[in-house]
Amino acid sequence: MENVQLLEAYKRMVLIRKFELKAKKLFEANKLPGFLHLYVGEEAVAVGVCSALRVTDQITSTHRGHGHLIAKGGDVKKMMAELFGKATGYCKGQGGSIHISDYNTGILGANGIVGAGLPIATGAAFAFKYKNEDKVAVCFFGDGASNRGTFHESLNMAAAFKLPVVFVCENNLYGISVDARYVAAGVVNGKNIADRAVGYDIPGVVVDGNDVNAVYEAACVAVARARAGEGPTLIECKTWRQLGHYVGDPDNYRTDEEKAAWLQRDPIKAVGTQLLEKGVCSQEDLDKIAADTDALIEDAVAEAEAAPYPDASALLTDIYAE
Ligand SMILES: Cc1ncc(C[n+]2csc(CCOP(=O)(O)OP(=O)(O)O)c2C)c(N)n1
Ligand SMILES: [Mg+2]
Repeated sequence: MENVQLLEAYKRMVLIRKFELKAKKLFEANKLPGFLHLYVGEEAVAVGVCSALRVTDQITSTHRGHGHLIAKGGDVKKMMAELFGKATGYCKGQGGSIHISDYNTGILGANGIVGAGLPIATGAAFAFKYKNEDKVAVCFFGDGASNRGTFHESLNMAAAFKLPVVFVCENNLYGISVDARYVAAGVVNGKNIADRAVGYDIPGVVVDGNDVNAVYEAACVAVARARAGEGPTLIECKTWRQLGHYVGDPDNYRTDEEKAAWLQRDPIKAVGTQLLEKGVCSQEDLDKIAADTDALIEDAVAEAEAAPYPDASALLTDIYAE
């Protein structure tokens, strides 16, 4: 990444981190309804990938979606209001964290169904190709999702039709409390999830998901390939979530040694150090970014708290059932 881009990436990663740590506090104080799955520690994946995208490109997200939404340009005020269940939120307070979407910035939606984003992104890419639009779709999904049928169906269709889509597997080593080695075939023998790309005759790339530069470089290659009509790429980002699966998870399935080792590799601290070493910023600059971000988040919370809940008459609007 060029220096200017790296600085922007840093700001975005700090915004994601601070948004989520604030949301965690609010949730623990019983101020937010629903469930909260945090992305803390994985920010380099969303920001690295979205830095390679245009506003008009589209993404699908997961149950752990705040990072993807903020990285793609989502509005933290509308996100915070949605977390509070307020009428000013992205889903008018009726969706919560897991259902946020924003078509203006190309966010086709967070999704509570593991693996559901894969066919949605593939469908978006099919539409781009069919309508001859110069757009790329990106699907973020987890190691757990890569064991679902939707993963295999989507990779097959995208490869067969050379669709402009990039599949980004966020391998954080766990699906809830289950170690990927026990449930993702081949992983126990040292194979990568990216190796599954061979079966679909597309490139499969493994990157350090805690290194925003590495993620960005891999994403640029995959996005260029997609734009050029050469078809999909599977990128596996090796990363780790620093907190439990959801806020409230006792997180007793990971050892202290594992936690200590990964906490050493914080993706945001790494970029901060790079910015200082390259002389792009001073420590005061980084402190100011932190303070400005805190102020933005506090504003978002104050506005969300002051906003009204949806009117009871809205209870049956925007509800879909088959
Ligand atoms: C189809 C489906 N099956 C099961 C669940 C329950 N569930 C929610 S999150 C999750 C684990 C997902 O793991 P992974 O894809 O690795 O994503 P991560 O949580 O690690 O980001 C499961 C099984 C679900 N939401 N949807
Ligand atoms: Mg996982």
